[in-house]
Amino acid sequence: MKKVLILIAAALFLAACDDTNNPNTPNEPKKTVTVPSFNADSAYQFVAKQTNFGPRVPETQAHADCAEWLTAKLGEYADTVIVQDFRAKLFNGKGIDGQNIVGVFHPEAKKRIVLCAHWDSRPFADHDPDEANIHTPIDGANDGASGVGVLLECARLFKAQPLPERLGIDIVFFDLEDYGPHVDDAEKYYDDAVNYWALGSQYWSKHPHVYGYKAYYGILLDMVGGPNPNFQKEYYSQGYAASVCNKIWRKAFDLGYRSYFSNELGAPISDDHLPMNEIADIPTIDIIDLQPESINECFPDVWHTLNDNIENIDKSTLGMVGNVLLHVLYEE
Ligand code: AHN
Ligand code: ZN
Repeated sequence: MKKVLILIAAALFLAACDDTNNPNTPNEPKKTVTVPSFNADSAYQFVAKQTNFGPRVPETQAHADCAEWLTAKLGEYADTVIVQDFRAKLFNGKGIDGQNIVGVFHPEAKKRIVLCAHWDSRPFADHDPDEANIHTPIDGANDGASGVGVLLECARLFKAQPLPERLGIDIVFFDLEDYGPHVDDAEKYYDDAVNYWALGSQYWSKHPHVYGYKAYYGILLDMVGGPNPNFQKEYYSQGYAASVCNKIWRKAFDLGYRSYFSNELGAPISDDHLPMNEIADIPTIDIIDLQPESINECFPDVWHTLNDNIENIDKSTLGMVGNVLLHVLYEE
C-alpha cells in the first residue's frame, strides 16, 4: 500500500512538472517576442546591387567594388566589421587572394550563432547549355548573391530591432566558394575534388575572426532565391547538425512553408558548411535548393549557367527563407 501511494505521489509530482503542454502555467509568462517582418523587396534590392557590379570573380574590379560595398553595408548594421584577407591555392596550383567579410553583433555575448553565405561568383558558366558560354563568368544571382541578400536584410533588422544582448550573431560572407575546377576538367581533378571548393570557408574554419571562436550552431544559405525551391535536408547538415535541421524545418512547417521545406534527406553537398563542421567543429546546416529532377541531378537548372541572373530570382523565396531565419533567431 505504501508503495502504491509513493507511486501515485511520484506520478502526480511528475505531472505537475510537465507543464510543456499547459498554456496556463502560472509562474512562466508567455513568450511575447515580436519578430521583425522580413522585407523581401529590400532583400531583392541587395541581390540586384551585387549582380549590378558584374560577376564577382576574385581578383577582378567588380569583386573589389562589391567587397567595398559589402563592408560598408555591414558596417552600417553590425557592431564591428572584420575583413579577413587571405591567400589560397586554386585547383590548378595558382595562388589567389580572397576576402572573407564578417559582421559581428553583440561581440560580448557568449552564446553565438553564425550565419553565412558566399559572396563570390563562379568564373565560368561551365554548365551553360550554349557551348559558347562555358568560359564566361556568371552573375551568380542565386548561387551566391541570394544568400548574401537575405543576410544583409537580416543585418538591417538586427540593427533596427536588436536581439537580446545575451545573443551574439556573426554574419560571415565567404569568398572563393565557387572557384572549383571547370566541369570539363573534372576527371583531372577528381581525387582532391572537395578541397577545391569553399576556399574562404576552409580558411575561416582554420583561422576564425576571433581566436578560439565557437558558436552554438551555424546556418549557411546557398541558392535561396530560385523559383519553386526544394529545400531538402542536405545530407551533411542532417548528419552533423540534425537538431538544427529540426529546428529550422519545424519552424518552416509552422509558418506554412511545408511544400518548399520538404522532410526528405537530400544529396551530400561539398559546400561552405563542411569545413565549418569538420574543421571549426561548429554544427552547421546548409539551406540549399536541391532539385533531384534537374538536369544537373541536384542543383536548379540555371546552376553555373549565364541564366543564373537577377531575372530568375523569385522574391517570395528570399522572403520565405528570411522569415524562417528571423523567427528562429528572435525566438532563440
Ligand atoms: C561541388 O560541386 C563539389 N560543390 C558545389 C557547391 C556549390 C557550388 N554551391 C554553389 N556552387
Ligand atoms: Zn556554384
